[in-house]
Amino acid sequence: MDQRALIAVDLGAESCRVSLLQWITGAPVVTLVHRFANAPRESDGLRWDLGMIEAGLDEGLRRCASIATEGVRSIAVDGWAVDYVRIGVDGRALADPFCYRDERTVEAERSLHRKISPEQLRELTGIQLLRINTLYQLFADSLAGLPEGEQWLNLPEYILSRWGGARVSEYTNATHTQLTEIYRQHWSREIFQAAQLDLASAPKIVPPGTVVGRLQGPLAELSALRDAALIAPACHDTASAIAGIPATGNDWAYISSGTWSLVGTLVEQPHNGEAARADNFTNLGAVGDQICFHKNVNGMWLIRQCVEQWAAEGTEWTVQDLVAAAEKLPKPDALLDVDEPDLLLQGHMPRRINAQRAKHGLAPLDEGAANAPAFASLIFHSLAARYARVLDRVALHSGKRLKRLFVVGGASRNEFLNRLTQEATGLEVFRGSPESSTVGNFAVQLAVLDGNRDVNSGVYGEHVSRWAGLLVAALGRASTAR
Ligand code: LRH
Repeated sequence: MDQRALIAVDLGAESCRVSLLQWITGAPVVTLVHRFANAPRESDGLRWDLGMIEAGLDEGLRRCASIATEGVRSIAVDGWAVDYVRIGVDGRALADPFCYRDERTVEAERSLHRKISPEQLRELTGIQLLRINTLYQLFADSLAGLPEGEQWLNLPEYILSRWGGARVSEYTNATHTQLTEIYRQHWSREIFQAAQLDLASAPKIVPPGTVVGRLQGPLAELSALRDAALIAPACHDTASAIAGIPATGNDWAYISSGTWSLVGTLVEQPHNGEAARADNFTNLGAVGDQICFHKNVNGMWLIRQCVEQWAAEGTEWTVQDLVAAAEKLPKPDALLDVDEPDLLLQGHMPRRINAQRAKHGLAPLDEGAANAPAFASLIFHSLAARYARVLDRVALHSGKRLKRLFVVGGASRNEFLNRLTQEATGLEVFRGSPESSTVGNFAVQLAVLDGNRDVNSGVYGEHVSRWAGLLVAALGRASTAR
């Protein structure tokens, strides 16, 4: 077997990671080689600092090259969905990309729904209607008078193209744009027409596990990186995280727990009937011809935004300390609606939470940093209750008898939340990998390098799952929440 190393890049809204997989006496060993913070900033709208991200990733590759003297066989990139980079004919970025939380899509959503109804969008795509979706953002660009004909690439695919890969849109990521036809690997002509968007500017859709080229440019001159293949894994980080769960059987659900909590299960066919639509469930592309049937629930965004606010006021709380402090408090008297649209916005989260309490006639919590544990307790209890409600609906719509729940992603480390979730759902909670997107990313690479597999087939999915199992075992066995 080829003993060269592999590199997985995972772009997160809060941190970006570059990891290396090496073979030590035949067994896979994964090392997090470079991690750097990420956050949108106000600069003519809420935007990502693309130069900073690019420099951090290049640095990650350089560090990998200096460790992996055996050489690097392939590099794959996954990341958060929906955001995109507009590029010129030379492939260079024309501007820093917008962050999906920028409020320009509020008007864009209203205006687009006058051209094509939400019902029709839902029917055509099977996707959860969220104004963060690429469709609404592209439409906002056209309302702002951006010239037609500029090509765009979602962020992970842009990074691959910047390193020399073909300009593509990977299927799992493409589905989250709200521009593809339900369960089809092509764009919806009808939606492009209705939104008056240029279909020719949209990249070609390719399945997860596609080799899109070879590393080029200055990094390719580093001897370890010479000839490294560039692979589009499941470019959507959530699809990668789910591919990183090596579970079999039909009785399990997942929560991919980070900034967002993606709560759902894998299904073979889309569920786009009236009931699933009424609950605004999504049918996103998954690895191995499956579908991520889930809902976006708010996540660590709530607590991180609070922590940021208190830090701005001079008190540094870590999430870890807040978890420990919250655990000691009694259950709050009333819970939050964690998915109220206002709580998805940036800025002064304690005040936003109190504004919601006021609407329900509840007394405000003291917003000061000294009362942080009470906010943390409220947030964690409310998230667990919301997970339980959504999982009931997952079971209903999918027809599955759920018994097990795999929690993956960074926030799976929050054992207090895992325990509350177990109590609220009655499911047996298993903690998967906190780096599940990286596991899924590597697993897709390995399955494709493994042989000539049809990346669209279920068999391919089984190979990915087998590799994910080996990697999770290598990273420390999945353990129950108790
Ligand atoms: C998680 C995630 C999620 C999307 C959101 C934009 O990182 O990709 O699946 O809904 O970010």
